[in-house]
Amino acid sequence: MTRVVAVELRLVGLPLVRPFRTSFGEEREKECILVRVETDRAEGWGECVAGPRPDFSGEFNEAAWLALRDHLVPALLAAPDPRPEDVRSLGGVRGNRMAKAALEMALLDAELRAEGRSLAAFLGATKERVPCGVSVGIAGSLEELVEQVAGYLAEGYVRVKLKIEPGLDVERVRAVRGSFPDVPLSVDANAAYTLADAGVFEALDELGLLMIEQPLSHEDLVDHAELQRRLATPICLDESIRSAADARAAIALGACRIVNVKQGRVGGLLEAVRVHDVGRREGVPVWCGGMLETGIGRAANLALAALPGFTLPGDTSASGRYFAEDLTEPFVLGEGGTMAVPTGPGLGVEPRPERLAACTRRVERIPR
Ligand code: SMG
Ligand code: MG
Repeated sequence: MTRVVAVELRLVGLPLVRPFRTSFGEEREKECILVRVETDRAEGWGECVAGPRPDFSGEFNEAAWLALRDHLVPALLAAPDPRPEDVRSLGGVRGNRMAKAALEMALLDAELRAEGRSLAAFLGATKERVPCGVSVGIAGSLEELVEQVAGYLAEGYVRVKLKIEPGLDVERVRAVRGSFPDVPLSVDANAAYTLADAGVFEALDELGLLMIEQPLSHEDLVDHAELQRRLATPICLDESIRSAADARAAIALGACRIVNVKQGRVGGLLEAVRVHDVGRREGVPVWCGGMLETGIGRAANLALAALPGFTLPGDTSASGRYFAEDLTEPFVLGEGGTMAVPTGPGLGVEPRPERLAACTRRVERIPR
């Protein structure tokens, strides 16, 4: 029996070491909500993957804050013995998956800490270290892009993903491929194209890419299936997959051959495991995506990436790829471009108090 005593919401901001540009805009800093759950047995932390604007998804920090403060947290505090698996349908709230995922993570962390059990063990991890890729934003020039990729490869990353947008695609990817002929390479369009741009993807199809991530609208599985029929390169879906049911539908339609799993996008770690299970059952490889998380969310991603169906390197880069100083002890890239999966109770990490204080913009504690 777990009694939740209070939930604390905290908005934090951390400068990024280099701006991260995608087809929908540029981030110069990481801003996100941290959730801290206090129970009668332990405390637990969660990180919300929403950002300041509703661009990657319809969720954004101010909206997620209200969803948590006014709906999800009150429902959690009113529940006599809330379980992490209840968060999905808490208070009858629909959608708001990123907000729910953060609350679920905090509750899971608290529960597992009280039991002395690691998140990785709880989720069913089978690996102690996971191979790591890096996602490279749209650079100011082709030369800059090649230089950035060279730098990441020198650090040891085992797969490189290039962000693309209309007009900054084939030529750039071809140049990177030309400079690094053997590197496992992929692209991510963040839904910036339509089927009318099929020619771009047919040209990319010649470059031996591992996958093409989310080329078309997040709402269009049928067009993705049409595009996939025309390409040898596997399509990977990200934004389109909000649940295990979405993954089943996309695979059944032939809209993708690979799935990017992000716990926040699908409403939590428990649903992320179900997406993984769908992939395994259907013979579709999955990998762990990233949302520029701080060490809190990164710990959760690494635990997830250690499950057996995660057979491709994730966007689980080291702290130093994002921040000069992370909120937690830094995650570092080790031997063979792999990173250690945390083994301590719960997430296995917590924010360093002085760093947390320096990054905090707003805190609200909601008592029972
Ligand atoms: O966490 O290293 C990371 C970023 C990985 O490219 C990444 N994420 O569409 O997959 C994606 C993007 C979404 C982030 S936009 C802020
Ligand atoms: Mg993506």
